[in-house]
Amino acid sequence: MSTTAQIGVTGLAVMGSNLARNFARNGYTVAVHNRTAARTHALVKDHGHEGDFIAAETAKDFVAALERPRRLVVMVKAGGPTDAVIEEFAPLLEPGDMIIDGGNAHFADTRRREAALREQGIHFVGAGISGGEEGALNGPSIMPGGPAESYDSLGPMLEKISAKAKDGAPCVTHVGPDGAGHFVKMVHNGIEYADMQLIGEAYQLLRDVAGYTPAQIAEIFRTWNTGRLDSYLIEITAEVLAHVDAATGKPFVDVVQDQAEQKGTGRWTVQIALDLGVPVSGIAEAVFARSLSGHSALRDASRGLAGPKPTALSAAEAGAFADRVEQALYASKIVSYTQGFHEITAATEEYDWNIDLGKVASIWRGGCIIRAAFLDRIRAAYDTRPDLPSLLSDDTFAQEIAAAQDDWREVLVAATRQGVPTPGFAAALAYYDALRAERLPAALTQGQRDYFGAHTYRRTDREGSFHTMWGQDRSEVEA
Ligand code: NBP
Repeated sequence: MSTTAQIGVTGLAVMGSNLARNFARNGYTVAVHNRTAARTHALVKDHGHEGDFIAAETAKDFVAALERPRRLVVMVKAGGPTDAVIEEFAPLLEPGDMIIDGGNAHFADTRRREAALREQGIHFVGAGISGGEEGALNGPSIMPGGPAESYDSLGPMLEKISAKAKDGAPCVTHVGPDGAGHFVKMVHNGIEYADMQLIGEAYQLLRDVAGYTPAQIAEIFRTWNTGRLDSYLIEITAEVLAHVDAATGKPFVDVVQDQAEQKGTGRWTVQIALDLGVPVSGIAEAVFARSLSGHSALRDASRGLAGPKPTALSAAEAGAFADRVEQALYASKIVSYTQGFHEITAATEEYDWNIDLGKVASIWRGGCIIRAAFLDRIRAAYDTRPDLPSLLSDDTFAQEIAAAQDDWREVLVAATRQGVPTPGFAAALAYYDALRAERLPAALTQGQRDYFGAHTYRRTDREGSFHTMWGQDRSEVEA
């Protein structure tokens, strides 16, 4: 067995084999291995002509094929399988070698694995990879965490196989220590959920309020994709809406069951945001909307509930309404990115990760599912002011929301009047209004908490904590 492979990939399902081919097409010799050897041989048989592969049937042969320091990419099902693979390979590795987990691991698992492998001198790189199978083959966005020194030798290879943004910059950076890469990938997916929900709401408003057909809405999305909403998700939305089902001749979107599924990264984003105390209401509404869609018995039992009488719009009114929906979609999108970046900020403080938010925006500009022209502007906002408290504090975004807000509110009025559910748009506007409010009813909440539980409150005019003797003479005491 020759020891000439610069990188190895174990786990050769769709993501692993495409990633291995990507490395090979970029001139690297790639050792390939899979628990079931048939996949390894199939890859070499079908794609061996694309580059230099070394097929290994056993873990020992696989490790022996790698030049040192060994770079071993694991692309197996996240969770138990990742631990099983690490258990199998770690004893065969030497200090300085690297295990790169490209699966969708929970960042807490990545922290645990990194700490355990560090004891053995093995560098564990938890790398978020986005872009699906197409991205893995032609250039994904890669979010590696782990020890900074591992990036010295791994970084140039990842830069070569990664997507490139329009300005040519590779969509990969060393995100931060231990679980930072997988955390950022998780938030990427959370934002993806929010983006998709907002697009879904825009579609439903254009259909149910403006009265457009899916084909007409596809054209509207195509137009939007030439402006500030220019993004992969808007582009594919137009494609899906324009597609006609061959079997029935109906719009494809009308023959698909309206029950959305999820694999878990959106839910993690919300669960962890709850732990960190970060309001990610837009992402949460997107996760809940998918859950609600799947409760078919509950939905069936509720179809008879009363709703408003729909009113039809004239063609001119429909056109004007579509323009307003574009404003609402854009403003809500700014809010969901604001919330996602807030979650990353909170985590970087909690775990001392020192994540550069401008770089995160930069590596999401190509290859990944949320790639969008808009990310260039987020990058510019953080590059200009790395300590920006929130994206909404950036002058450009604040001005854009100011310009959009009347239409945003009008769209929500129309949605409410016509009974179209828009939890994403509504949560985004509520977040915006809560942030800019002079006073929030949290003062009343504190009063209630003090009343029933003597939880105390702080005053606006004096330092300290106070309690009112509610059950007695209602005098105030310092707690
Ligand atoms: P899957 O997530 O379907 O995993 C299949 C692979 O895991 C096969 O190679 C399988 O080997 C291997 N495996 C399993 Br299952 N249990 C194993 C074990 N105990 N020991 C060794 N190998 C084991 O593959 P995928 O869809 O290509 O995704 C790979 C990773 O990339 C996942 O973590 C996924 O979340 C992540 N990801 C996927 C996408 C996407 O679009 N699909 C995007 C981004 C990230 P076998 O052939 O012997 O059964």
